[in-house]
Amino acid sequence: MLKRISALVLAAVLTASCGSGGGATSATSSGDDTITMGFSQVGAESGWRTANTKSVQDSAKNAGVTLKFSDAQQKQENQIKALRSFIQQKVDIIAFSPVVESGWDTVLQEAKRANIPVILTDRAVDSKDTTLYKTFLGSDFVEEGKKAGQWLVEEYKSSTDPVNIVELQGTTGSAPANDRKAGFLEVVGADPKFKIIATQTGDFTRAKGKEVMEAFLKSNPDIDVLYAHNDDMGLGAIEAIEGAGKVPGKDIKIITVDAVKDGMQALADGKINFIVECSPLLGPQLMDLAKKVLKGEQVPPRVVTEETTFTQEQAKEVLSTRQY
Ligand code: GZL
Ligand code: ZN
Repeated sequence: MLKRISALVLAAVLTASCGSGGGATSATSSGDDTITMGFSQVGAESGWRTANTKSVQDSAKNAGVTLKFSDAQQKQENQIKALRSFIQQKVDIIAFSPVVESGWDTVLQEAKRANIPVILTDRAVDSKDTTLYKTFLGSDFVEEGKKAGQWLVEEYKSSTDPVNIVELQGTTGSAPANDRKAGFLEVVGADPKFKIIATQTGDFTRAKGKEVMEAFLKSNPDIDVLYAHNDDMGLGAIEAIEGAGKVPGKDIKIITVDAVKDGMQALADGKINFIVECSPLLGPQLMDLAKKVLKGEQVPPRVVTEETTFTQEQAKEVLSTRQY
């Protein structure tokens, strides 16, 4: 008799543990084992963003994750609305790329109270309370800015003439704009010959990049270098430079960040001089991290994406192999 009871107890314990996927926190909202993820995307402002969206959507499919996807058209209030609706829908996990760094604590506290874990991808938030999210998966934008600055210092190492730089910043208040600016300044600020004679946001879009570059060209007769925080603004600026009868890559040297296909084509064509890569292919790592979090496993608080830089020669070599 005793044997039968202990066998029953053992069986009960086993089903209880494997039914909940082996970790106390992994009960999925759909009741069965599939994970439902709410993903709030910044928008569709650039080639990088399009590639990032594709990576997240394809990886969710491959990982068997049910994805609720929302595009915020680059507006923070739309992202906050999306996060609140994910909380209402009791998704298993939330992931998002915060369009700007600040103003997230309230909605992230709501997610925490609802016991829904959050993963930051691509861009960071400036919340002091790091228990509001499980991890931040994305590039080191300060490093990207430094790489851009280091190329420029090398490019002009044998000249003492002043180097007039104009800067097209990313979206005001966004982590990439803040950090790419800071990293670049940290490097070029060390040599007084480098002068940033104009700096303004182009909101990461081609149209705005062209418009602002037209204004820069009108008010600054001698521009030597353009530093654009992404390829798309650089490509818009190229149209403005050509429209002003100047040769991009020669009369005005151009450094951009991302290394999306159109940017790499312009680099190979000699219209851009140097590109710092920022990989949008975050999908596979995001799905792995989500599964680990929902199994109650430890994940690193910061996962930095691997990325490199490209010269004109390197772009010609790799162009045909680029995934985005
Ligand atoms: C960077 C990403 C930036 C890209 C831009 O990780 O947030 O936003 O550099 C995109 O192209 O618009
Ligand atoms: Zn000059």
